[in-house]
Amino acid sequence: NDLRSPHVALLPSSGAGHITPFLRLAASLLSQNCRVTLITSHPIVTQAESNLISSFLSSFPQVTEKQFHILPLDPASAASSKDPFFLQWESIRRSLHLLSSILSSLSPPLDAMVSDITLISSTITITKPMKIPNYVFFTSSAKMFSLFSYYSVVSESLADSTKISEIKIPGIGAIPRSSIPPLLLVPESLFATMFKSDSDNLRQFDGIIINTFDQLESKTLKALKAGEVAGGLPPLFNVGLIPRFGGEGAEAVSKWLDAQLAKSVVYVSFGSRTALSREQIRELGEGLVKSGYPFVWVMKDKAVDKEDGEKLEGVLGAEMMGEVKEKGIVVKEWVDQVEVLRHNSVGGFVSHCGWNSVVEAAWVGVPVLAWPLHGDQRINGEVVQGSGLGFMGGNWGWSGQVLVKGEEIGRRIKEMMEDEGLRLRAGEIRDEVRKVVGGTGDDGLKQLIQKWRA
Ligand code: BUP
Repeated sequence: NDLRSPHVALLPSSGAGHITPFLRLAASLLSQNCRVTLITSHPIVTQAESNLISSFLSSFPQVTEKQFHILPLDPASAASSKDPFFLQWESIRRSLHLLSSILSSLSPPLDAMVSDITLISSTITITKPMKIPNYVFFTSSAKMFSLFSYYSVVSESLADSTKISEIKIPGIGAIPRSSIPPLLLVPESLFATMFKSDSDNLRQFDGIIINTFDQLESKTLKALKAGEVAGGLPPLFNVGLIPRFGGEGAEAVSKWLDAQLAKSVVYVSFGSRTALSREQIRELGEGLVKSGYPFVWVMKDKAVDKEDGEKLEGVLGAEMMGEVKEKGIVVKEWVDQVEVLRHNSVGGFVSHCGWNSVVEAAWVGVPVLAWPLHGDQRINGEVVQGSGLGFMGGNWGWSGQVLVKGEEIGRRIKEMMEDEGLRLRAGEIRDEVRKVVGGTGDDGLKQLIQKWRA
């Protein structure tokens, strides 16, 4: 019957960029009368993730949390990457055989499980024999998904730059070689090998969930849903999650924002796991000061917050610290980004284009100056530019390899803040999104729940 509450288990992987959309999905499912079990993997890498999870669980006590204690990696595997999040994904993947007992103990039995994209090849081997329908949550853009699902077709030819300068994805168009995450151009790399086999394994899943809107990616969503990109994929649900849950942090920032003029402030953040080089941090500081606009700057000096012990003065130097303090507010601690972005004083966002940040900018209608650095971020930046939500700073290099000078940063920030057309377009995107998401038109989420109820 229509009122049955489906029971769904959610399996996020690590990093705020993965946990956050899962918590938003959980909150949306609860609002639609679903039962939710949240599987949390321990130990947790960052303090920010622990805080997000505990504040979510205290806001939604009806959620069942199942703690999943993962196995440590052997020393050789632990030395295989410097990225603490990638290593955590690997430990979760290798521990997943221990998940069956948790899943079979759940009552009532599961109607579905939703697994993070980074875990898919391992999670399907657990849920298949248990006959639990399994859905992939792809935590990036639909455009990135189109590359992911098409990757196995082109991976071999990508290694030879003389052969291929772009990938033409059926129904989507061309993605220039320069936007493709560099590791995917090395087909024998561990990352590319996994990407390819995960891409093939998509076909074993019951559905794909992406948090995106037609207002950002209508052409891409249409092509994917029509099956033009790759054959045999399960159905795609774009769910457009409302950022109704954000976590806590930085009351001082809100107070400071209250005292600024409407739309006058630049918000700067490179996400939860990207630390810029010291040199680049100082150029950015110079650029912000030169732009002439007040700013809120969330600075990361280390990828993992628990290791970030250096004081702001130490990072910026005394002289720049003085200048920066006069014009803006710099924090190293977690701020509730959605709260900052939706503040009336904020008029622009300098962003690395992690997908959650892009979706949040669209949700609040704040223009974006895109400064992608790693992985999927350039492709997400193309979505920003293509939709009119913002524009790319320039060819500012992968992973901080190009030092972007303060002068140029300042100029681009001014350009963003003074572009009335851009501001209007960002506002239009917000208005269109809000008509659909959370209103009667959010079909993706409804269809998904309908399927689980059946
Ligand atoms: Br930092 C920071 N407050 O201080 P992305 C981040 N966030 O709310 P990433 C805060 O974390 P991936 C802070 O709003 C977004 O929801 C932010 O996700 C929030 O980038 C999330 O934007 C960060 O996708 O993750 O962290 O680089 O690499 O997975 O895209």
